Amino acid sequence: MTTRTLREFLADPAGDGKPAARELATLIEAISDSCRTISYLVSRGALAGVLGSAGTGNVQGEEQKQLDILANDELMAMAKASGVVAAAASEEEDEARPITEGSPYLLLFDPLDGSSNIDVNVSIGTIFSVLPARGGEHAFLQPGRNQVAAGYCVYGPQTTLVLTFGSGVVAFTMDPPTGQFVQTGTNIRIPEKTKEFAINMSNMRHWADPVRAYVDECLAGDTGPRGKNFNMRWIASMVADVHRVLTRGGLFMYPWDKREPGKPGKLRLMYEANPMSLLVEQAGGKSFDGNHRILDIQPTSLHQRVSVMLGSKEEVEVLEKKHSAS
Ligand code: AHM
Ligand code: MG
Repeated sequence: MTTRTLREFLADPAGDGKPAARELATLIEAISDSCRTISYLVSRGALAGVLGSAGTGNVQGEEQKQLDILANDELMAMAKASGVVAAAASEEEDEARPITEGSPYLLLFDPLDGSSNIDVNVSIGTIFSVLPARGGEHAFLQPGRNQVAAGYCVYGPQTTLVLTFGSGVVAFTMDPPTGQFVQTGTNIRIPEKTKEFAINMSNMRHWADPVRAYVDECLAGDTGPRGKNFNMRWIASMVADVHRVLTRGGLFMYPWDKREPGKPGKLRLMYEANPMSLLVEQAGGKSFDGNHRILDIQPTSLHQRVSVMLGSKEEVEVLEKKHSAS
């Protein structure tokens, strides 16, 4: 196994002796510094007095936890200090913030994904997406295929940073005694076949027919049409569920459902679905919303929601067939 640090990786990401673009490397290192800080706060929890509600709500009408706000403030301060971010947008803020005029990148993030797990000591994480600042600091509404980098940091039993520049996926584990991110994953590939799916089963009665039919077939096991027994996992932190999919394969779904028919889904396109979709595709998996490849969706608003189904290629294709037949 390679023992390169993140900094050493950024000096030669493709193994051809060429460093990553200087400003992009600056940004990724700055993000990793923030993730280290957030990881420390998360690990101290009640000892640092950071658990519980902040008593406020975000633009999505969701309750904000103290750690949501602390992580958001940390990342916004980092974006400013990095000097390479033209503007930044967050799940926790109504509008994008102009940061450093004329800089090359737009940064989007979900500062602490899996908020419902913060106070119960279950894995949570930070998700980020980097877009080119074409057309100035307000040009956020670009499809996900334009991302120049995307990744997440999961705060679990280990703190792991997973990253793509659009040519493969790599992972770094933080070594607590030094705080260094050390490379622990190279050219990560999602197994094409899987026997594991992830969906919040409590919403079953609200699902659209193709999703219901797909899960019914999985539940029928080895005597059903799929001819194999499936396992189910639902952590309720997208970061942790997608990390499992990247590590051992699987299918992750948070599809549109009939609870609020006018709402396209729960998860947010620009700072949840897009970065995760780029990582999944770069690891050989697939990602779609029921009709379209997620990375091809033209966003119309910063906080827009989307139906998400992603993971092992063969399994996503089974689900795609069910959607196109309906
Ligand atoms: P958050 O960004 O406010 O934490 O919400 C997103 C999270 C995802 O991480 C997770 O997949 C989903 O919400 C869980 O939702 P539910 O509680 O409906 O199962
Ligand atoms: Mg989230």
